[in-house]
This record gives sequence, C-alpha cells and structure tokens, in this order.
Amino acid sequence: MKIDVVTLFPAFFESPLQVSLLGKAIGSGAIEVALHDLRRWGLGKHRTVDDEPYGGGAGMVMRPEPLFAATETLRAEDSTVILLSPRGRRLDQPAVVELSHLPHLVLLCGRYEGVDERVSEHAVDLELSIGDYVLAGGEAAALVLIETLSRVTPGVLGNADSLTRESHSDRLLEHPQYTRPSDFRGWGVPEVLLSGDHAAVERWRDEEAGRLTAERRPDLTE
Ligand code: JCK
Repeated sequence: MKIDVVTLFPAFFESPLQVSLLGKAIGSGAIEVALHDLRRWGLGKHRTVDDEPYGGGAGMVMRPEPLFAATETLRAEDSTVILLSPRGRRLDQPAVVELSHLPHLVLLCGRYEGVDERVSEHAVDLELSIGDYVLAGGEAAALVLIETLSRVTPGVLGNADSLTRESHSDRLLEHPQYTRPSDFRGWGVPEVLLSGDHAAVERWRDEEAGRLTAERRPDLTE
C-alpha cells in the first residue's frame, strides 16, 4: 500500500514513521509513506493556505485551492482521498481492515478550524474521524490511521496468528495477561495459567474477556 500524506507539518511524522512496527512496515516495503508539505501548493509569495471564514467567526479556515491542487497532483486511477476530520465517519477495526485492501491512500491533514466545505464535497472520497474528542489538526489522526493499517497489512506483523486471534475476539475486550515472575511483591498469578491445562486456560480467558466486556464496555455486547 502506498500512502501520500499532505500536511503543513511533515516533521510531525518523521520519528513515528521511523521507529518500531511502523518503521518495519515501511522498511519491508509493505507500506510506503510519502510526506508532502501543503505549502508546496500554497498561494502567492507567502504560500498562503488559509483565510478568514465567510460569515465571520473565530479562527481561520483552509482555502480550497492548495488542497485541490494537492489531490489533483497525487490522485491516480486507484486512489482513495481521505480527509481526517472531527466530522468524519468513526474509524474502527473493521474499517481499518477494509481500508487495508486499498492500493493507494491520500491523507489530507487540516489545521486551524478545518477546511472549506468544497474540499470535502468535491476533492475527497471519504471523511474519517479517529474519535469523539477535538485534536488541533489532522496529523495525529493520520498517524493513528497509518499505524492501525501497518498492523493489518500482510508482511508487517510477522505473526499472522495473533491477528487471527484478534479477529475472533473483535467484539470483546482482551482477557488479563501475566508473565514472570509468578509472585511479584506478594501479588500472584491465577492458578489456572500455571496449570498446563490448555482447555482450562482457554475457558478462563473466554470467561474473563466476557466479564470485563460486560463490566467496562456493555456497548460492545449489544
Ligand atoms: C482535522 C483542524 C482542529 C478544531 C471546531 C470541533 C466543535 C474543528 C479528528 N477525531 C478528531 N478530532 N479532531 C480531529 C481533527 C481536528 C482538526 C482537523 C481533524 C483540522 N482541526 C479543529 C476545532 C474545530 N470544533 C468540535 C467545533 C477542527 C480527526 N480525524
């Protein structure tokens, strides 16, 4: 998968894309990310990308011309142009898996109070939000999307098994996990996990996942 990111702050992405799983996904060639400074398409000598809102009000709005120019430069036959926006469809794991099958994403990151409506209407295929809270811009949301995609893209995780398990328990919270030592400051580990009885372990994990989900996320059980 190729991902083009359009942003006023390309530097925001540099460290995260180099470390850990993301670095590996990108290093292995499974995901290719290119960063594009929106100023490249800015207007006039000052490379302007924003202006005051028609009708008045606080803050600035991103002008349409630079974002249209960016998408017209980067869009190919097989592209999906995504605007990260607090008004977008909420990103969830099924959406991540769907998006992971697409060959080319163009991610538009806004700033200020958001973008001119004509961008979302005529330059964008899909508007996505990562959750119901307000970020200062689309960059952190784009990073979240790229990281979630990197986990489900073949050749990235190096452990297809844990993704299969994940899909089975999509609608449940995870069971508690333990590792050594078996006694830490007097706090033990559930006996069953030390028993070597794999069927009993499986039962315990299913029960715990069900109990935790009912307690903390009843919405997931509806
Ligand atoms: C893109 C600019 C900042 C600040 C207006 C919003 C009531 C609008 C996002 N899940 C997510 N949260 N936030 C974003 C996101 C925020 C952005 C931009 C994405 C571009 N901003 C901003 C204030 C407002 N208020 C609620 C009015 C935008 C995603 N994805």
